[in-house]
Amino acid sequence: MSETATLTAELGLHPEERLTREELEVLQLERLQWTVRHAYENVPFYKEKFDRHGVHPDDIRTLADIERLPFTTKDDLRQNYPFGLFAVPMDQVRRIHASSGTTGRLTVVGYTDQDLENWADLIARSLYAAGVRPGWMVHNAYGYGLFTGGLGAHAGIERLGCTVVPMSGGQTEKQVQLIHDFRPDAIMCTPSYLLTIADAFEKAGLDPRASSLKVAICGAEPWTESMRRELEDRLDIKAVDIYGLSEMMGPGVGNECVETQDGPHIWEDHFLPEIIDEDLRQVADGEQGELVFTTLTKEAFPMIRYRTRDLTSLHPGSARPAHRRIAKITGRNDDMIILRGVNLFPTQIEEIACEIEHLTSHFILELTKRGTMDHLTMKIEPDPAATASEAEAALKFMQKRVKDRAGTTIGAELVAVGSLPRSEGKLKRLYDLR
Ligand code: DLL
Repeated sequence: MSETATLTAELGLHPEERLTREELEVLQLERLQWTVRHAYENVPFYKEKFDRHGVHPDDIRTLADIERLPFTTKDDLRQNYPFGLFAVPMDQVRRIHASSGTTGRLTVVGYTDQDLENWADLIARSLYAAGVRPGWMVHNAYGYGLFTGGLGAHAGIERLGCTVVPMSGGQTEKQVQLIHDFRPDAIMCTPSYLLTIADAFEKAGLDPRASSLKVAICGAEPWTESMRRELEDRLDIKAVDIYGLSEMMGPGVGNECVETQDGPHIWEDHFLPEIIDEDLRQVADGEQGELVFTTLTKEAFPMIRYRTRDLTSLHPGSARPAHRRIAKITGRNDDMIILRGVNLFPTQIEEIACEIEHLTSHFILELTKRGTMDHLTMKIEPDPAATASEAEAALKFMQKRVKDRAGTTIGAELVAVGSLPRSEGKLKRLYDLR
């Protein structure tokens, strides 16, 4: 067992989770200063950008000085494709991952041996926070390959001292069979894929509530409290939120604690979070805005003030007091639909759809143009047990609730049960047909 696994097993918390806020901030400043200098000295992109901004690593004397540094964006990553932002020679890069995103070129990230060590430790901490214990079996249904989910989770499952079932995404019937036969204690997959798996259990004539699973560690896409309730109810499990992004590392940038289930604690000894408003100014904890991160320990791929485009807010730590939490991510600012002047996120509609009897959470949103106006139509599968009139009434009720809560009118249609594409990883909800 590694040092982390032993500590976690014996003491419950990793030493850096037991720091006071003051102690953590001392560590953060030390690591921030190291990161800024490392990026400046080894990545020409950062040197040029800092010089242009008239800021030098010596200017970072307090954590507040981070505001003097320029932001980094997804576009910067694309323009430095593939390895232009790496801060170590290629022979020290032990692994590459990449994410395709929705548009444009791949964004490529790299890891040294030490980065991979830290990542495995952080996943182990995340799993422990989620209630997973050494000796458990963990079914890993995050996709293996260039996506950070599969391999990232894999190393951390082993690091905690668990048995990993490296299933990857897809082959849903086989997932059900292995869960049934191997009797894993926990599962890792996207929330939408867990729903697909729950459906497949029923299709196979098995009761998902009777499975061996106790905990699901779900992330990689936005999901709502209603979706959590649905998953917990249908599978008789605890569903815990794991957050991350390739540009920082992958999964395990933060994780929710099973005892509080109140949003992922950011592992602030490795990542420094900020929330900014539309004018790119920091806002106070508790206020909603765009999440920005600076890595504090990354060797191969340091990121300074990376704009994630994820919208959320920061809150004081709960079960891990020194580490702040993020609220459930509403969505990315690129998922936002602007409908006749009203901002709307697919998660707001998910929240409503999951609450209403006779409807399911299998739905898609289609954005079309009618004349000069944008129009949003929801296509949703009814509950197979509902009668046609129950489903119709539920659909009308849903539209009214969207109007009341979100302040905008959407079209809605029922579609045949099983006709919509099922998620095998990150779910695509919105189809822009304009
Ligand atoms: O999705 C890493 C990951 C894998 C996280 C497995 C959790 C579990 P990317 O493909 O780079 O990396 O996508 C990152 O996914 O900026 C968010 O928009 C979204 N996302 C990730 N986790 C959550 C979450 C992985 N828990 C992007 N809630 C991020 C909401 C999430 N959105």
